[in-house]
Amino acid sequence: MAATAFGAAIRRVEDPRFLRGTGRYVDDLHPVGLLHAVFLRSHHAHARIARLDVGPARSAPGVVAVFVAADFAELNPLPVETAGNGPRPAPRRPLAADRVRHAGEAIAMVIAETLEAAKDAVELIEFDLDPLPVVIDVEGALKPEAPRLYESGNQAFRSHAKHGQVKRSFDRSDLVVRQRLRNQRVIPMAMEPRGAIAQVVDGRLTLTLSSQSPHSVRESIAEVLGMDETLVRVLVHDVGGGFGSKGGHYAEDVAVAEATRRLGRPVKWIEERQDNCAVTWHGRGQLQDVELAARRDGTVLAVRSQILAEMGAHLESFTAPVPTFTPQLQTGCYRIGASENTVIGVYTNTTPTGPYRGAGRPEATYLIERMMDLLARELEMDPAEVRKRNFVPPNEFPYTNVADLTYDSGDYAAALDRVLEVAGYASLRRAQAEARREGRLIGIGLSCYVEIAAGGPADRCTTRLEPDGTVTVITGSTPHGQGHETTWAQIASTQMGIPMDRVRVRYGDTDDPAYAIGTFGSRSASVSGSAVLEASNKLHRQLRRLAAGALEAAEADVLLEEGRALVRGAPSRGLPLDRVAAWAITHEQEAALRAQVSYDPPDNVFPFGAHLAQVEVDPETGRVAVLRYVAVDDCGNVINPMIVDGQIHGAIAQGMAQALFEEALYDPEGQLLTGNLVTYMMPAAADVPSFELDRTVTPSPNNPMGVKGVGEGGTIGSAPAVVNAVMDALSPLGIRHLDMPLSPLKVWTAIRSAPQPDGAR
Ligand code: MCN
Repeated sequence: MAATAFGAAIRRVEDPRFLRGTGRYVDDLHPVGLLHAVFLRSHHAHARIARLDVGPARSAPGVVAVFVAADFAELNPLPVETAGNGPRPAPRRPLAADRVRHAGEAIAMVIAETLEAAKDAVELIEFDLDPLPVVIDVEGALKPEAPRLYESGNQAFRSHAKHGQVKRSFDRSDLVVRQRLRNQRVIPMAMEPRGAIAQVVDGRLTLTLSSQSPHSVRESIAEVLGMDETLVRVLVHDVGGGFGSKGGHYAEDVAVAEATRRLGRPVKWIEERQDNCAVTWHGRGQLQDVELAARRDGTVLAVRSQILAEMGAHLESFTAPVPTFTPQLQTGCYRIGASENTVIGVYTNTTPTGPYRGAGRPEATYLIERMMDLLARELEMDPAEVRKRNFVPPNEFPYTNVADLTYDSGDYAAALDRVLEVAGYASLRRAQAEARREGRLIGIGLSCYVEIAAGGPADRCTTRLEPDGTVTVITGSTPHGQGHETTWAQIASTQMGIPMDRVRVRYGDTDDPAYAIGTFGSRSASVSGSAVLEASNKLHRQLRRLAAGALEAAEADVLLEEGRALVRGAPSRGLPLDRVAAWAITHEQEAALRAQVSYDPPDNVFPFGAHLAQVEVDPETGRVAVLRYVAVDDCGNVINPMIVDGQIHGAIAQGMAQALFEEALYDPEGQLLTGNLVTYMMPAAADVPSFELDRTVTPSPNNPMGVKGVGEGGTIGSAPAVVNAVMDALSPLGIRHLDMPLSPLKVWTAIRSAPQPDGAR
């Protein structure tokens, strides 16, 4: 029965086309008359453009045009979000004019009849770059003698906030735990790199993108090109992942759009993997100096942090706001009465950063969860116990934390208890004690998290009964791996009494009667999903009214079940929905076959969870093996448990990868040393263990389905759990903290130079 679709573990309806290779990605499209764009990019991280001669490239075979910065000088600057206090960001256009600030920055764009001709012509561009001194680390960049990226200096912004009695709390504490934590820069590495096709269709500029946010990108492109928004259409088909990195507009999107506007022909640009590593924004990149004030009984009184956040060479659309989310959540799941923080955004000669799965919240969770473990160690208290003593109690929700965020609902102790129970914590600890006696380095790590799954602005959704009796759900959300075609159909099917296979979900066209700011911040279930729910309910009411007319029955007696309109108590009287649609059309009530709603969430939702990792460190090689990984995540009511588990699997793997493997590394000259899939340590399937998942269900009061987002929680919880486990394993050697990634070399080196107080080896 259709009413069971919500909450059922239904297989993703989009998967057959992905598995059979019939998905449609940007590079699969070949409009007639297509031209190809290739960019000349800087090989220096910081340099003046002393000479640029594109003449030979212009006259190369197959070349249609070569654009340089001057060609785009009339465009409006690329819009960016700012944060805190700081100088106004320097206006930026798609191509560098006189100076490049990171390796990979685009200097010129060649447009040719074939990709090969464009690539060959790029080689013919004659140019000289006069290298300038380079700075790649945030601390170095703030020194007075540091090379300056901008006249105003290397500080992009500074923000400071103090909540509660911070000084008093520190003065009155029994102990203060201090630690510097590096949350290293990582590369999002979506399976499908970015790509864009621009073309003029019916007099309008039409952009097909691999993007998470077609509506927002359309607004930005129209702004940069100085066009009326109605003259720009953005299309998104299948997208092979994004993890936040496709959440905004990029210089290449604008350049390709402008080239088409000038040339009147379709232009395609597809990012190659090395450009993807060097140009698409990176994630994380925070240097955190943290202090935690506590009492001997384990009560945490205050947390104070100073964060230097890597901006990279310039601000992309959402670079600056990301680190400002971290302090808002630096008190985590705990009732901590005082919090102070400073965030400084710093420019360096590196790839810009931006939102990456969790965007500021993994950095906050790592900060507080490492500190809770260090506190537990200082107090010689069980890390689970320290956490329990500080949790926000379940009867205090909605709970406004010290930074003024109101957590909608939660039971953090229940999630931790559940993870401890599923893992068999007491016996794990006993086994660890036994193993330690044998000289084995076994560790158990916990992490508890709460995160913000973003809310507004409002989403718009339209539902429509088609003449063939199927229902189309038109959503503003843009799935790129999350399975919205399945979960939105589950919602519509359940609300409307229509089988899942009679519901079709349509997305990714800014001409559609639908809107969403973007699919990020794990916002879609709670915002886009609620819009689907309300638009389904509205259409359901309208269809019952139409069916009542067609069946000459009282509206109150009409039901929709299994895709038919039925009269209560008279099973022989019924109509399939195609007949209801036909009746509406012949009775001039066609408008009632369509319902549109705008859903504006009242507030954010706050998913949470508790994770446990058990690891073993090989003292001979420094290699970390994750023996068990247990995760209890709470995303409120669940629309599709299989999709939720899949999201958590992928997310844990990503957080674990940050803990153990991944890091974007630069040499002192600003050259990315990890700019491909050979050098960047993405984990393979064999590098991650099987995950043991469970959940608690604490519905959110902030939306009609009681759901909370789940797309990022696993990443947020997993990095600190794994690092805490490794540090626990190494604790008998007197090793207190190592920064991520915990590579075999780093761990082995630490073991070799450890004081080994307990003679554990
Ligand atoms: N869901 C559910 N029940 C819930 C909550 C969610 O069944 N209580 C389902 C939703 O209906 C949706 C999926 O789980 O099908 C994820 O929903 P949600 O948590 O709302 O997240 P979004 O759809 O907004 O996706 C964004 C999120 C983010 S921020 C990143 S980053 C991310 C992620 O999702 N990037 C991904 N998951 C990804 N998955 C893949 N495969 N690829 C990416 O790039």
